[in-house]
Amino acid sequence: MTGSLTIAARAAYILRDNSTGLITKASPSLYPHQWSWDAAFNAAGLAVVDLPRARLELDSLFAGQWRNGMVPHIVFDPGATGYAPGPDQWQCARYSDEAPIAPATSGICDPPVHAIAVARILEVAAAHGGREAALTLGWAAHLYPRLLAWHRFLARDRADKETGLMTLFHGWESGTDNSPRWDVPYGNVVPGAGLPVYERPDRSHVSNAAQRPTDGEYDRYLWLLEEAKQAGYDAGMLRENGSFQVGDALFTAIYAAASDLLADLASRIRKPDDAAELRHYAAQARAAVFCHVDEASGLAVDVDFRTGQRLVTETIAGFSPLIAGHAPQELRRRQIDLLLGERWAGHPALKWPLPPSTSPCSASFNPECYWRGPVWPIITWLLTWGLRRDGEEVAADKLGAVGIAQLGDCTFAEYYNALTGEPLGSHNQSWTAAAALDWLLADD
Ligand code: 9WN
Repeated sequence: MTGSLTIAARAAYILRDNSTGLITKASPSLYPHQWSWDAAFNAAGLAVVDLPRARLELDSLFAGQWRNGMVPHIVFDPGATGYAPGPDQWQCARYSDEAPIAPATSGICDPPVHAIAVARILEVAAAHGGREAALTLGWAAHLYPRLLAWHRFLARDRADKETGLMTLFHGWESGTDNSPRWDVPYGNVVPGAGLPVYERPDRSHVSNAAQRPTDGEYDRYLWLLEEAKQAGYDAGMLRENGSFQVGDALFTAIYAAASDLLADLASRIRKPDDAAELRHYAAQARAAVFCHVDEASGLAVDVDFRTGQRLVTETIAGFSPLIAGHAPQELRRRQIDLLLGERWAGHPALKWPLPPSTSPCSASFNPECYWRGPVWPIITWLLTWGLRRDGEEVAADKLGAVGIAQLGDCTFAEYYNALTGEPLGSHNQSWTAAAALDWLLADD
């Protein structure tokens, strides 16, 4: 098996190779642009090898921030081709006054992991000490108003008044695109005659179609894009007419955790009122996650806002309480036991004892199809991060050690077949490399 230093060195090379100098492409050819939550994870991983590059990654991403505070899910590299839907399809600046003219962006968002990345970068810089630590704190203070605007946007435009869960208008906003979480709400999305003719370049990068979403799913993805465009990318309009409106437990949990960390930064740079506001957002989001834990399964559930239905599925998002933080002791224990137990990481048929994106015990489980079963290293990383933050070192070490072992083949795949361990999707995926760097080189 490949040694740790080799894995770390390869990971650092991948991040360098995927860099345009300004942004890190999410992957070399399948995703040749900057994705929002990928950029945050990439910045956290880059921090341990190149602090200035880590800072630049987030600066580049926030250059695409909208006037209303939204951080778009893609900031397009004008020089890159081969990904669809591209800027010509989104046409954000044409349909919304909130969108920047340049850089071109998409019109939806991604889970708000950015303040988690900033906190991680600050920790790494503090360990360096001296000039880097001071520089990085200055940088974070400079980025802070943009982060605050992002969190305020979500509180204002996306927090559901009744449930407290964050509202999504497209499955892509969850980052877990074709997860069984969204099967029921997508069942109510009916593409109409206005569905444009579109291409699927993803199929030329990932030749085995079984590893990617189906054409039927893509019709819905592209239809929702058209709906969002017609609504001027406005949450109020989409609430009236959008055919996909869900409350996402994992997105909400990430928002809770990130709001806490942003509040810490606010306190550090002497903004006590902001800190109180952010703590309030965090507390509300956390409470919403804990209220949506299904008693029978012990997993957090999402909600279909169009019907009010609770979406009970066995997916990795069920462990949202472990990401939100401050879960009541009993809930935390139950979730950790579940995570490591036979329905999840401890399932005997798995190649590696790591939590797959969908439980092997679920009827929806498919070990090779995207978010319907494969293991995603970046999600393993997020779980180890949450566990460590909560002082659950034993569980974090256990998952982290296997997470690194899984990357020993040095393919740095986007996701891995849960049963055979085969690397799937894109290889040399940036955030997989970033996870490896943080696991291997950060001192915690
Ligand atoms: C659509 C970039 C992104 C990730 C998502 C992942 C995948 C895009 C796609 O790739 O989504 O946003 O084209 O399939 O699902 O989580 O951010 O790595």
